[in-house]
Amino acid sequence: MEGPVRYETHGDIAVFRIDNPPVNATSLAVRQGLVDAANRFAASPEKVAVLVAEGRTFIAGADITEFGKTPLEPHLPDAIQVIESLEKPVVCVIHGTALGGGFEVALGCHYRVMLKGARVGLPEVNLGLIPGAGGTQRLPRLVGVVAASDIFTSARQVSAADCLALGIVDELSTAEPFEAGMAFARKVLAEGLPVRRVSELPVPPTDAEALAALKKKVARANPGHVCHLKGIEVAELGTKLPFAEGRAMEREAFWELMQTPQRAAMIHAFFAERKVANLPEIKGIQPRTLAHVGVIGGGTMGGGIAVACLLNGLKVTLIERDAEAVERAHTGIARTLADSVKRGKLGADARDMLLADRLVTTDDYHSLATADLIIEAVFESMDVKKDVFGKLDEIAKPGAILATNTSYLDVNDIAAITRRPQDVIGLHFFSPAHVMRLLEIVVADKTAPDVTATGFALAKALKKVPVRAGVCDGFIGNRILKHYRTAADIMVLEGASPFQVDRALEAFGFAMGPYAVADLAGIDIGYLTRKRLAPTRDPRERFGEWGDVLYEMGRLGRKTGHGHYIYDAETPRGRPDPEVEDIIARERKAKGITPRDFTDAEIVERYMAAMINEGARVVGEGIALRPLDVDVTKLFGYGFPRFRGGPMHYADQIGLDKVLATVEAAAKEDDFFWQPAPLLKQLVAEGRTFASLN
Ligand code: T1G
Repeated sequence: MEGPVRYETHGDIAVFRIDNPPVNATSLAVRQGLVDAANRFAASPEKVAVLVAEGRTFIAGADITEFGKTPLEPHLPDAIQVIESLEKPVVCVIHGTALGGGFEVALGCHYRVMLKGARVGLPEVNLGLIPGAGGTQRLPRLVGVVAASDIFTSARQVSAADCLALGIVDELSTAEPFEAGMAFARKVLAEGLPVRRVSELPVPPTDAEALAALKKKVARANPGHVCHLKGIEVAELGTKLPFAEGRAMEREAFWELMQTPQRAAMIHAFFAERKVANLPEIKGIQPRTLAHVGVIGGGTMGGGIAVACLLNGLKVTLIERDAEAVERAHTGIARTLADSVKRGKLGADARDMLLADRLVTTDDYHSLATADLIIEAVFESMDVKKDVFGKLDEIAKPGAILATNTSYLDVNDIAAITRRPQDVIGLHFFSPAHVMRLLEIVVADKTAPDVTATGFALAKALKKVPVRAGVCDGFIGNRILKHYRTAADIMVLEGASPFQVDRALEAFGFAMGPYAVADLAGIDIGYLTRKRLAPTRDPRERFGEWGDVLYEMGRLGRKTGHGHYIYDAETPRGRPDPEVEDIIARERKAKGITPRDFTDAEIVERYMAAMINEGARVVGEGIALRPLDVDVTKLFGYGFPRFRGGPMHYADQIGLDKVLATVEAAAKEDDFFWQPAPLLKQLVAEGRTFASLN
């Protein structure tokens, strides 16, 4: 039997062996292979069959590369139905991560053996979908509607122990997958176990209250999404229908969701997150050794970076300027690790080992002499950073990589003060550094390719999403942020309320609007940025200054309980401060601006046009390699709604000509801020999309 599914016989036992690297996704060939193997088994003398996969995991899901194309038969639910309808038992062996369609294939088998350490899940909602091959119909028959709905709306992975406890699998094994399957098949033969179809099991009773509570929780956790509640609706309805009708209803709902822009956006996000690491410049380049990391500075960023490295197997030497600062840094790291223990992410013993054996905190720079990589995370001042790099240049071993965590300073200038500019790179972490997944890897003019490759290797080791960035003020993320934040400020100056701007953008899908973000990050950051840029500011530039007034009033945002919003016991999450409107009204008057109304739609349209236009400029200048690099930066570092795929994907969906029209219309009032990016104009003229550059 050709193709990715082989049929083997071992006495009375047949084996359907899937081998479709890298993750045994159910491509058309796999689906056809499963049907052929099932039909051959039906017509053969073998009495029981084992379904097992080669490689690191059982089927990890439907083949996402086929999404958006015309679906070809046999469809996965039909292939699963062929297996379940067999008159002889089929034993499925689950190893690695059986996700989505993979888990659904397992549920269509008559028995399930699971390797310890393996996990199952139904993550389709992460792609804007619902399980579409029987998952919403079979899983409730094993664990009930509420537990099943919680599994597929959370997209979480379920451990082998929990699967056994929930009755999802029949047995756990520590053997190799093939052996585990053969052992269970021999048990089926010895005990004469019958065909046992999940679809024929009665549905356990539903706790209506628990289901209602789950629906409420899911709706709140996924604003703007359609698929989560749709999945629960289909699962609940399915319990009241014959299985075949429930399966048909699930399929119809699945195809409806397959047509949504949300699905296209989330598939784009899925692949973009993986493609950002595919860089021609580091293909085949061996990264340098990465075992011992030095961190300079034990503040919020330095401490977070140290924790991220410790949690991922790296040795850390953290430097602070004196004994007191060293102690403070060590305490901060210990506290963060204690949080991980409290949240069950880290064992107490592991935490103790990290602090005892993997972490050194000291004020002695010479302890960095053996470090493979040293990350500077000191105060955002070029003089301070140059002083640090001067010392590092003296102390670091040959071949050690010297990285700066600066969020906007010129990495070329920093590299130039060392005798090893080829070993200098920017590693821009996002706070909190042990949580935020984005890592901007800033490649300076002289950075060696294997240093860049080591930056990407570090990202993989830290489970971060790396994006290559060129050197400019703010690299990719902060440069684009400054632009759309200015667009928001200009709309506020022209008459919109900052609170309306936040509401409109939160309704669009952002976790927080720009002014809530400013309060969270600290109004002082905006104040210091404006002061830093003041000497070089173009006189034509328009910008809001009410942030300076708030700063001078000591209203720095959340950290002082007062910024644009008031944070107190009454409203810990903040309520608009009407006084801010008065401060802005005074600024408008002083600038001779007559305020006008804005609709929420116009706010979103302009905000997004500014973001997309600057994203196009950043790609056009080569600061970002592709539009998808801008998407990934905004998705993983700036709370851009995943169901919209990122600003550049969103631009393709609404049409680049529409974006350009918004920019050009706004330019009639302000042709300094609103200058169409050359790349945007070029793509519109050529009738192309940003996707054509990915
Ligand atoms: N289809 C096609 N390719 C896939 C794939 C998939 N489902 N999953 C991974 N890949 C590719 C990936 O692009 C990368 O390719 C390589 O495999 C390694 O992936 C009917 C409709 C399984 C946990 O959502 O979560 O089933 O870059 O780097 O970190 O109801 O991949 O090497 O060329 O992520 O070890 C549901 C998605 C689909 C699982 C492994 N399943 N995948 O993580 O490796 S919808 C999923 C993952 C569905 C049914 C519905 C992870 C992983 P390349 P990787 P990893």
